[in-house]
Amino acid sequence: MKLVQTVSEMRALCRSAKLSGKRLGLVPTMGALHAGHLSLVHAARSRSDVVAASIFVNPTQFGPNEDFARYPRNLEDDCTILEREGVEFVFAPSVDEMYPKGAVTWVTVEGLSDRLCGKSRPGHFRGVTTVVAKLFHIVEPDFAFFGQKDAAQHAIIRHMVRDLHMPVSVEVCPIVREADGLALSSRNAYLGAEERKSALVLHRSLMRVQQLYQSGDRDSAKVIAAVKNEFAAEPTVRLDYFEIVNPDTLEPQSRVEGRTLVAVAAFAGKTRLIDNVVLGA
Ligand code: PAJ
Repeated sequence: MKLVQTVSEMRALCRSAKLSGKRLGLVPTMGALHAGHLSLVHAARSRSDVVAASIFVNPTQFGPNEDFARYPRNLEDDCTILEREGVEFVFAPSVDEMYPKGAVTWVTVEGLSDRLCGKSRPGHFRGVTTVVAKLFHIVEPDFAFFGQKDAAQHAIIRHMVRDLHMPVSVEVCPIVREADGLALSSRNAYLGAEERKSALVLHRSLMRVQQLYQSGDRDSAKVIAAVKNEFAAEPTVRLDYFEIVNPDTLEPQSRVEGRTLVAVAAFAGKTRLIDNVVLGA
């Protein structure tokens, strides 16, 4: 495995792999790797001849009062894991390398970027699409792997790829959960024992939605009301949003019909967690 810190070296390595006829898969991450990330690496391994992973805590997708400074960073452990998984290239650039001094160019997917997490985290998705566009330009992957856990993120990236004719296939992998249902996240490390317990309300609320769906309820307002009840019973968790939307456009749906994304975001203490389920798939 090769650890690469400069754009020029990463580009040269990826180009030469592709020139020798290899299919290249990219797994973009911010590190602090867990089994959710590894599921993307496994998918990449099965679809590609050469796998590249990036580890970059991207400052532009964090708001001024968010956790950029304290986001967990452990490059050494991450590299050990990725080496064991048979990843060929790990790209871990510095902030200055990714954002040359005076960088003022952004990639924005308009409209979609203001929905779901974009509503409560202004500028977040602009940061995501800008850094992912950079990674795609540097690595030029055939496939790029993203998790369903960040449902709005992959919808927005798929839109960017389509709009900008980027020659990459975006692959989406299922959510990996703990045994009790909590979706794996690097931010789970922030949770104290009590917060960890109360955070299960996110998954519980989505299970409730699935039950309602299976019993034939299709009225979004009714489903949202039932979910708000679940959250009311867990007052230590503050609901940020609970939305029923089209999984591609992220526009709200008044009825749960066709493929529907049900997405939730909430704060357990200071930790913001997200989760979702797709119905009618
Ligand atoms: P990060 O939060 O590190 O996540 C990297 C990838 O892992 C994302 O595609 C995310 O959806 C996926 N992932 C996280 N938890 C998962 C889980 N429990 N199950 C399955 N997949 C999971 O998302 C980002 O980084 C950044 O925004 C990034 C795309 C790297 C751009 O900076």
